[in-house]
Amino acid sequence: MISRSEVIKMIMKKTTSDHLVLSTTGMISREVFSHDDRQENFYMIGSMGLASSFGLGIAKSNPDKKIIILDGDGSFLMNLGAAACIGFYNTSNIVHIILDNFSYESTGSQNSISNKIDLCNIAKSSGYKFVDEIINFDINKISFDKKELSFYRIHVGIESNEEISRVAHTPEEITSNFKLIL
Ligand SMILES: Cc1ncc(C[n+]2csc(CCOP(=O)(O)OP(=O)(O)O)c2C)c(N)n1
Repeated sequence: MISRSEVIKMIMKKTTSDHLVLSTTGMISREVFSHDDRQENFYMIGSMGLASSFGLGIAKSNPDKKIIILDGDGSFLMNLGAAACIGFYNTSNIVHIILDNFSYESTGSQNSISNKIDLCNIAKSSGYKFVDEIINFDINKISFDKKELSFYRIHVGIESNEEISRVAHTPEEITSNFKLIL
């Protein structure tokens, strides 16, 4: 199975300056930072589950930008209320991507419960308009151009890469840099 890091690399390559990338806590943010640190990235250091809540606010206040939320399965499941609100408000400029490795890889690869939960059904019933489950990853299956609220559940392998650097910016720097492009 493709690694989370490879998927992140390909997703980041597809982004332009109109795409704001909000990444969840742990290795997902570290990989985004290592592959493609940009001013248009917001790394949600520490606050697991809240990239989606933050994404909802940013999307509503910046309708001309596309908000790409890179979530883990653990992070998504931690804050299902945000998914319900994103769907309820039909936030058409959000692309919500779940990098599902069925585990909390960042903290030691403990099993999450995503193998027993239909994440796509949660998205559909919350009101996401385009929902896709991707088992065999191909970057061409991902679109940032749809004019509707989109959700992708991408199956990725469990891998541990302790070597990967930590996000070098402080939370204050992340916030002030990000504010400059809003
Ligand atoms: C509220 C809260 N609980 C726990 C943690 C510790 N923590 C950081 S990342 C992480 C695992 C995230 O899992 P997932 O979103 O599935 O991403 P993965 O690491 O598997 O890519 C955990 C438990 C935290 N930062 N905040």
